[in-house]
Formats: sequence, structure tokens, C-alpha cells
Amino acid sequence: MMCEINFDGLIGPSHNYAALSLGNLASAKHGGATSRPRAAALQGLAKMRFVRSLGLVQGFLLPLDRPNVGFLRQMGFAGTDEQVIARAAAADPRLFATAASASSMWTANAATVSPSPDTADGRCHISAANLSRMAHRSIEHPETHAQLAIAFADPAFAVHEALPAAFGDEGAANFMRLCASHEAPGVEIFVYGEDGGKFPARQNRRASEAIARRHGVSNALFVAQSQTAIDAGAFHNDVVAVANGHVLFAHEQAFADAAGLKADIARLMPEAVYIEVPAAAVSLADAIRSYLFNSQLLTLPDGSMALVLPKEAEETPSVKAYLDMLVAGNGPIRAAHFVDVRESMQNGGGPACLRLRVVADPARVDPRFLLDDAKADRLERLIEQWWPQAISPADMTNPDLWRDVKAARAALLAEVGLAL
Ligand code: SUG
Repeated sequence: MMCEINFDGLIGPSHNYAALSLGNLASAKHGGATSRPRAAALQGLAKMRFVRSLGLVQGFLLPLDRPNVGFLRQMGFAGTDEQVIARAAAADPRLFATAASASSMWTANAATVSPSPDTADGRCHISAANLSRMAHRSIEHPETHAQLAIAFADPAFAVHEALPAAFGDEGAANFMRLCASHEAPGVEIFVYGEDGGKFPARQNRRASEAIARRHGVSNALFVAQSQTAIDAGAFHNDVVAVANGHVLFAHEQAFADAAGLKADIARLMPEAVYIEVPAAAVSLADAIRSYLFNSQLLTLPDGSMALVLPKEAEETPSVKAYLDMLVAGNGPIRAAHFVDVRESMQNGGGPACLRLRVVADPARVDPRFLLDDAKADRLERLIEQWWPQAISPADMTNPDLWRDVKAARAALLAEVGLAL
């Protein structure tokens, strides 16, 4: 039976803070801080367990092989793998950090997914995202595509390669879907940014149009992010808006033309509910600091909706007051749960960034990518045994660390039974 499956990125052993993402305020702020990869991965796994405990199907994607030695070779470093790593780390710390980032944890950027009821051929279409605007993210897609091709090898899916790099595409982070039920055709909302602001716009309109075209989506809307939101640090739309089922939950300043979007939605889906959070209640700065909208808006088995938010939302007074009011009202969102994903948050990735939503029959997905309690236990033990406790800037040139990081991923692949 069709349902929504959240595929969270299992947080990789190389997780570190390198300030690689211009326009991502949290990443800039924490550059040079000491990361805690083991705690990060356990936090991510605890979130997956929590979502499962709500009665939902949970999947995961594996971290990519980092440091990316192939990339460093392309950049001219030679020798054995260990020599390439040591030479790059010594010669160009920033380039090396680009190769070492665990950024594939944010699987909302892995791909754009058009579920089968929306597409012309009735298959679920998945396009890997090129992430071409940020160097460290632009080198994810070949491995991501390879992994998606294994997880979704069933003919019920069509997995596409990333678009050409000239057209920046950041995947599901700039995509929302409204639908009456999982079986019903939805309205797919592609959100893009225009260049010319303070920070790079990451999603190009032509990229969104290309994805909609090749997925065969008939009900597609193309909506511009507001420049105010991008300039305030909303480097992806999912920092200021989230949709689920017939509900769109967004900040008042998320879109360049919110009135136009509301009119289009009302025309295409009259039963849709647009919950707009006024700037007077929650400022854009508070929304971005707390990641209020970078929450998972989930439909629970009883049909009600719940938000899974970062702890930072609970700790931001304006946001907490708004949420208390929201869940006490008569609207569709009935509960707010707070989870600790601080290690990811410090690099600008909240609960929603950490997951890729796929509406599909779980029986059609490669079971190695699905989580159950026993597997979660095993993964937890493995992370405790293999993941580094901490990575400080000084550790980045330590060859022992990278040997451990490679061994940790190898142990994970062996556990899950995958060769990637
Ligand atoms: O692309 N951070 C990620 C965060 C992605 C969040 N995803 C969504 N909003 N869906 C990014 O900016 C920081 C890495 C560093 O600075 O070390 C980073 O890549």
C-alpha cells in the first residue's frame, strides 16, 4: 500500500564544521567549531526511531565515501589514497574540507521526487539533484544517484541523473506537494530563487521546469522565493515553508508573490489549507534561527497531523508561543514534538533537511534501506563503536582520523549488506 516513507540521511563519520555554505547562516557561524560525529549520527537515528514510533515507515540513505579521493585526484593530488588525503589536507585545507564534508546527510537535497499519481507514466520519478551552487555539495550527485538507483530499482520507479550543472537544482528542499490522499494526483510546487541578492540563489527556475517536464508532472506551479527570505538566510525554501497532505505551512515572507500562490492553490486544490505565519507573530529572523518551518509535517495513522521540530524551535519564545496557539486551535496540526538534532542544526540542517520523502509502496523499496527496531539497535551499536567522537579543525590533517572514518563507513556497508 502507498504511504509516505521518510528516508533520512545517516550522518556520516566525517561530519565537521567548515563554513562551506555561503548564505547558510548556521554553517557560517559554526565554521571552525569542533563537531561530534558520533553524537550527530545518534541524534539522527533517534529522530528516525521517534518518527517510526509515531507509526510511520522509516528508511535511510547511507553516507557517501568521504574524503572523496576521486575528487581530490581530479584536483591534481596523486599517490596512494592515504597520500592524496594527506597532501590535500596539508596543501589546501578548504579544498580538503570540500572533499571531506558529510553534507549528504541532508537528503532533502538528494533528489526531487514526483510520486506516481502525479506523473504521466504512473511511475514514481526521482531526479538526483546537482547541488551545483556549492562546491562541496556539487560532488555528491554521482554517488547519490548510484545509491538511489539501488534503493529504487523496482520498475515502479524511474531514477534520473542530475541536471547539467549550469542549472542549479537542490532537490526536494525547494519542492512541496499538496494532495488530498496518497493515491490522488497532487499539486507539485517548485520554488526557485532569482540571482542578484546578497547570497547565491541555489534553485534555478529552468532546473525546476526541467524536472517537472521529465517527471511528466501535469499539475506543477513554479513559485519564486522572496529575496527578503534568501537575504535573511533562507538558502532553501524548506527553511520558510513546509507542506503535507492538503496543508501548506509557510512564513508570510517566504514567497515573492504569496497572494498569487494562494490563488493558484485555491484554483487547483480548493480543499487546501494555507497556514500563514505572520511576521508580527514570528519574525523571519526567529523563523530562520529556530527552523520552525524546517520541521517534518506528518500525517499520523489516525489522520491528524503533527510537527516534528528541532529543540531550537521550543527554545525560541515567539515560536513556542505560536506553536502552542497552533496546536490548541481547530486546525489540522494537532501536535508539536521537539527533537535534538543540534549537530546537524549547527550546519544549517533541521529535521526536514535530514529526510527525503518518497510516497510509494514500501514493498517496492530495497529492504536494505528500510529501518526496523532491530536494525536501529545494530546501527546504534555500530555508530558507538566506529564513529569518531569529535573532529576539531586541527584533526583535519590527522591521517589516523581519516583511516578511522573510512573504516567506519566500511563497517556500516558490511552491516547493511551494500557495496557502494
Ligand atoms: O547545503 N550545510 C547544508 C545544509 C543543507 C540543509 N538542507 C535543507 N535546507 N534542506 C547546505 O548548506 C554546511 C557544511 C559546512 O559548512 O561544513 C552545509 O553544507
